[in-house]
Amino acid sequence: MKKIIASIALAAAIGSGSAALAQDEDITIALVPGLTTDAFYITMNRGAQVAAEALGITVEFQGAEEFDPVLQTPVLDAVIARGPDAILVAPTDSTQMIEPLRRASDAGIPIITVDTFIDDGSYQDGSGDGDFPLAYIASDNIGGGRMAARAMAEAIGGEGAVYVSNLRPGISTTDQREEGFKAEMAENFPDIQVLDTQYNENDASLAASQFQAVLARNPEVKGVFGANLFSALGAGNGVESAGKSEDVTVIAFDAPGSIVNNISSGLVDAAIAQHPAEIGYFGVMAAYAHLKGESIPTTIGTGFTVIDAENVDDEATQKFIYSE
Ligand code: T6T
Repeated sequence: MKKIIASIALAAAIGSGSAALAQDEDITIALVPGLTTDAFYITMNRGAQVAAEALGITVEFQGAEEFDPVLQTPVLDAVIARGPDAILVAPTDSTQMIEPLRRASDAGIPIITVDTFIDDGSYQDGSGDGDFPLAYIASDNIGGGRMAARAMAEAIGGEGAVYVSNLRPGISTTDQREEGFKAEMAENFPDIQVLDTQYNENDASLAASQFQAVLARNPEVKGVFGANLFSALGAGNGVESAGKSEDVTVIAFDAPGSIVNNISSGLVDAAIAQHPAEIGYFGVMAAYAHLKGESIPTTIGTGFTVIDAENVDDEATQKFIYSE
């Protein structure tokens, strides 16, 4: 008897499952990246589309062409005006994007931040101006900065001067990477001196010329930590044009094909590859669960893979190289 009841219940569950799927065709989630032309966000969208396909819903990818809150705000306003069921967004400034995102929340659109956060990144705990997003889904950026510091320390033999090439202050991810990098050096590598950070506005050419300037002031410089894709790409190019690839270690955050090629050629020593496809996938899944009335965690942490000369050609490493 029990068996019969169980199979009736199972049939009912399957039935209601497919009814739910039919309605899901109408669900649209907007994914607003930091910028559209960055392999990191392109890969995030790839993961988001895998989830969308599995769920039978639509994910629309729309963003600005540069990583800039002034450009991201009108894109977000246009997205809000279309009234998607939820918004996944990588805010390009942790304070300046609070008010634009509040407009979405006030319009009744659930917000999840992916990659970057607003305010202190701790949501739904009743504190702070930017407490309203439902969840934050990202890499552990402080931990990633610490990983970069350990890779740098090992490559330069635990002593010498290094610096961080970074985007601009006020961005949660890159601020935290720098914080983690410096904390690890201060705690565990007292013979490594961290010189002043060079901010490049996400411009690889500027990051490259900044290396030349740092080298002119500190000819003994032994390493550069490029705290995001364009910083790392620029740092590598700067080191190469100065003819210093034998003497200067470059540790990259992010792993597009161009940086992976630089690992193969020996210009970049290691890349801390984020898992952006996971961020996109779990972002969509979390938004969907919320739309279906389920509770979701306020934070989801995704992983890293360190790519270096040892594993760059391994089959297992290939899926962590970003799509471009
Ligand atoms: O490093 C990623 C992202 O995590 C960061 O917030 C901004 O820069 C990237 O998009 C790489 O360009």
